[in-house]
Amino acid sequence: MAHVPEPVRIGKGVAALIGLLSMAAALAVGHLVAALTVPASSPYLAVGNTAIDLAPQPLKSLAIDLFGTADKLALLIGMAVVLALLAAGVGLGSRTSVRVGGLLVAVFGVLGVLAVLARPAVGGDGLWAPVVAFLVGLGVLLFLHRTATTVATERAALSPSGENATTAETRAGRGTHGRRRVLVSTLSVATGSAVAALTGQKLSSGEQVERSRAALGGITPDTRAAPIPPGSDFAKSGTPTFITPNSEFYRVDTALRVPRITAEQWRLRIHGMVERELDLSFADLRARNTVEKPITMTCVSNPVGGPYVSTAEFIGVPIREVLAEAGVREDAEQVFSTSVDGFTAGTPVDVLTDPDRDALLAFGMNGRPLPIEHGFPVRMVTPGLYGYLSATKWVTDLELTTWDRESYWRTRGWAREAPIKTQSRIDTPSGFAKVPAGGVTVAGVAWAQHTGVERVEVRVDGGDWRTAELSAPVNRDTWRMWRTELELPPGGHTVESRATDRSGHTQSRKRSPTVPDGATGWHSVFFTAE
Ligand SMILES: Nc1nc2c(c(=O)[nH]1)N[C@H]1C(S)=C(S)[C@@H](COP(=O)(O)O)O[C@H]1N2
Ligand SMILES: [Mo]
Repeated sequence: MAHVPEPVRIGKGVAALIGLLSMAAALAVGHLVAALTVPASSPYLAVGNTAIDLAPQPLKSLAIDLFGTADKLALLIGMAVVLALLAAGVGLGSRTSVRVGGLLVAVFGVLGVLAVLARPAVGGDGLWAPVVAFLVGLGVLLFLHRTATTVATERAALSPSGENATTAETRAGRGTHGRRRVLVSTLSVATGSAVAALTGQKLSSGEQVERSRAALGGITPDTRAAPIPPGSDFAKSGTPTFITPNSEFYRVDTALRVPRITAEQWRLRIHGMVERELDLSFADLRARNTVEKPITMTCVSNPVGGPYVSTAEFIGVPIREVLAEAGVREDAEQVFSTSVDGFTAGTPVDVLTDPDRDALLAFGMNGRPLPIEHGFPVRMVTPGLYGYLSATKWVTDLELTTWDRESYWRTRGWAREAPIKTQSRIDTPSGFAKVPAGGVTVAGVAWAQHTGVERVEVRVDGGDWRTAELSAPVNRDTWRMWRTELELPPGGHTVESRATDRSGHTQSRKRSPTVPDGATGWHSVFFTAE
């Protein structure tokens, strides 16, 4: 009877290490390939984002309560721990037979592909990263497993009971040699993985995108906006400037890491209830008729008197022209937009196709390419609607659909439709300021986008309303500044303001919270004249 040798088993520690390294190599190379193709297709990030999307709301709230803005970091670390345990499991599983390990790697490969496919707007090129990651993971597992098994077999053969055992000297020599071979192989894989991951990270980080942005230089539209008239703000009296510098423009988004996509990588798909699907590149967009328009944006989360309101001259392509080319079907109700990081918004089709409303696919902001944090390379801007349902940054997908589909903030209790409410804010004096008694300048800003500000009134200590002076109008989609001079005796005073829009509606006194469709109430400021 022939002697059947016992299958040689590699040590548990080595086996677990092999599993870990296979997973690390797979994710690292996947990250690199993603950086070169579609950054959002990085298997590691895709798994994390899918976990965020699948997590039930109470768990998400708990994570935010526990970790605050570090919730995403906590998730990535937690994921690393879970993946490391699973990877070690794969390694241990392959001790009995490498096929078991290979099978487990294949299962992860499929899950990785599914996680990437579940990412919105990733597309066919997004498959490269998970597929290459799977192949690398499998390759590294087989390679390290073979190296370790060979070494273990040699060692077993060299064991004192083995027939080949010759002298203690050879035994020691071969043992060291084998150990070194395992060490060199694992270190090579570890180094290679680290290099791949860091290169991927560098490529997908700011630099490449900054370069892409810088290469665009200044942005000039085919049709320039009329120049901003003199007297459009009262900045010298303490109001904001009419145009908000890009660096001071308010910023609101869910992106804990700003999505980074170059103009060259960017594409916009327009599909759903349309006659013709469109797929536009950045160059396609720029080649179209481009316009420039001053627009005041406002966040629905802006409390009365709050800072989330800013104005820029946006440059881009009217969305209605792109929609006209796609041919919107009559039963379409909303344009469901998706950003490269999975944020979604639903904008009424009526608003976006309105010939009197210049909603834009914007790529310029005050003559410059969009800043990265404001949506580079392309965002939506819709005059008159709060940003959460109309101003998707880093936008890559527009789907014409019905209201059945619910966008990001709608699923979280915010209104389906939300026109910006007529509001005014007092900028000077600031709250609890001490000002010289006598002539006191009160000044601020008011907005009623798409209707236009007609009048702003001010009163002190509950007295009579008096009409304030308004800045030169620019268009009905932008804010207006106001100011007035009051004679005030020494002491504490409360000043209030209220705006009236061109439809005759006066800003409501009733205090209501920002949820679900924007705060109402009068802004009031207490200060002391002395
Ligand atoms: N991709 C993406 N786009 C987004 C958001 C977001 O979280 N992600 N937030 C929206 C909200 S709530 C507002 S008010 C505006 C803010 O635009 P800004 O940051 O350029 O001022 O962007 C909108 N677009
Ligand atoms: Mo917002």
